[in-house]
Amino acid sequence: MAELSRTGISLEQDLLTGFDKLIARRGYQNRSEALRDLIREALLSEVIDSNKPVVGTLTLVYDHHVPNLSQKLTEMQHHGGTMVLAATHVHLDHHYCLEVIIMKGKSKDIQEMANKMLATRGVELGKLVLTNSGAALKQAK
Ligand code: NI
Repeated sequence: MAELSRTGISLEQDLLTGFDKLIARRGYQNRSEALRDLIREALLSEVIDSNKPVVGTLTLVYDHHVPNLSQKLTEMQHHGGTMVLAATHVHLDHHYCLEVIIMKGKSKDIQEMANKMLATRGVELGKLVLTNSGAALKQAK
């Protein structure tokens, strides 16, 4: 781990109370670790806004009884070519499927593909999470 620096911040009592409740719900042991994660997330969001390569995980929940939906989603992934690294499919129940698609590429390309899949009729829930390795944070400095 890199050398640590100490710093102090001033904030309203209400904001601090809300922050303490949030970090307790998320299971943090102390404010420092929670703040470090928030700062990392903020720094990474700047990397993600650019054209730099990122990794994206797209979670989809869909009803596989909707005609041609499974085929459409598979075709979109093939169309993405080498951007799609892996996909996992879980049959949740009689109707619903969960799919997690892991992608690597430019954030705008990943977002475009995710938006297309999320907007496909029959896809009921979903979320794209963009992330990257710690190396991207070092480059962003
Ligand atoms: Ni299924």
